[in-house]
Amino acid sequence: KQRVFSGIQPSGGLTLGNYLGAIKRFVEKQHDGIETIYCVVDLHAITVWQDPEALRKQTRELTAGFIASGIDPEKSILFNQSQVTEHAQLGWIFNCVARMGWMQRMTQWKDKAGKNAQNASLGLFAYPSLMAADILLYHATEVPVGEDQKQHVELTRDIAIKFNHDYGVDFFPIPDPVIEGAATRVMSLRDGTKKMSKSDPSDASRINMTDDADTIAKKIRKAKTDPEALPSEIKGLDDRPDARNLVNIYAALADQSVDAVLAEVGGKQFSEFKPMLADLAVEKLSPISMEMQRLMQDPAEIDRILGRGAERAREIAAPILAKTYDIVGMIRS
Ligand code: AQP
Repeated sequence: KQRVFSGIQPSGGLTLGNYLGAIKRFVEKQHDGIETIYCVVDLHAITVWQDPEALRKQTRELTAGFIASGIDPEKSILFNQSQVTEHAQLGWIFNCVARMGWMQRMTQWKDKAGKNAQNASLGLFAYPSLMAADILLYHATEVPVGEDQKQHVELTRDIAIKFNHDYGVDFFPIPDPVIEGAATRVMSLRDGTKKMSKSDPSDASRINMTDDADTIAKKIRKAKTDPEALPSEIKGLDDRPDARNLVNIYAALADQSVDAVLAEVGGKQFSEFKPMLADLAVEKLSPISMEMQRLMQDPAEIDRILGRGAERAREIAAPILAKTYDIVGMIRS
C-alpha cells in the first residue's frame, strides 16, 4: 500500500513557502488507496530554542493551517510528533546507525549552524536522523517535500539501507522524495536567491498564512523585481531570480504551468503583474487564514484532534518499533 509521510516544524508561523511547497501538495495526496500521515514535528522545532508558550501556540496554529488548507483529520492521520514517543525511540537507534560524516555534509546543518557550530545543539546536528525515524517508523514510501528537504530524504534512504545491511534484514523500505510543481522552492520576496523562511528576521521577506489582504498586497507591491517586462517564455527568466519567483508563485497559486502563465502575462510590466498576483494570492489565501482564525478559537478541539491522530499513528508505529528492537537485540520482557 502507498503510504505518504511528511512533517512541518512549528518553529514559527506558516509561510507561503510551506503552503505551496508542502501543505497544498499534502492535500492533493489525500486519495483513496493512499494512506497519508502528516506530522507537526515539535521535537524538530526545539533543535533551535523555542519559547514554550510560543511553541504551544505555533503547534496549534500549524495544525489549524493543515486543516484550513484541506487536510481532513479523518482521512489523514494528523498529530504532533512528541505525542508518539516511538519517534524519539527510533531516532536514537538511527543515531547509532548514521555516521557523523553524513550529518556534517548536510547543507541545512551548515546553513543553520553557520560558523558557530560548536554552539549549535546536538539535536540540530542529529536532526536528519530523527527525520529518518519519522518517515521509516511508518514504513512510508513517499515523502512530499520542498526542494530544500531533498538531501534529508536521501539521507533517510542511506540510513534505511545501512540498517538493513548491518542487521542482514529487508525491513525498512527505501522511501522516495516527491518534489513536484511550480513552487518547490519559493524564494524570499526581498532576495530571489534566498529561500522564503519562517525564521527569516525580515517579515517583508515572506507571506505568512495569517497575513491579512492589505498586508499581502503591500508585501507583493514591495517585492524586489528588476526593471524589465515579463518574458513570454521560460528561458527569459534565466538570471532573473526575483522575477522567476513571482511567476512561480503565480503559477502555483493558479494551478497553471509556468509556460501557461507566461503566455498570458508575457510583455506586461511588474506594475501591472504585481496587482494581479496580489489579487490571486488574496483570493486563494484569505479563506484559509479566516478558517485558521476560526479553528484557533477552540484550542481544546485542536488538541483533541492531535491526540486522536497520535493514537492512530501509534497503532502503526508501535509494532514497527517493537520489531526494530527485536532486530537490534533488545530484550523486551
Ligand atoms: N521556501 C520554500 N519553498 C518551498 N517549500 C518550502 N518548505 C519550506 N520552505 C519552503 C517546505 O515546507 C516543509 C516544512 O518545512 P520545515 O518546517 O520542516 O522546515 P524548513 O524547510 O526549514 O522551513 P522553514 O520555513 O525555512 O523553517 P525554518 O525557518 O524554521 O527553518 C518542507 O517540506 C519544506 O521543504
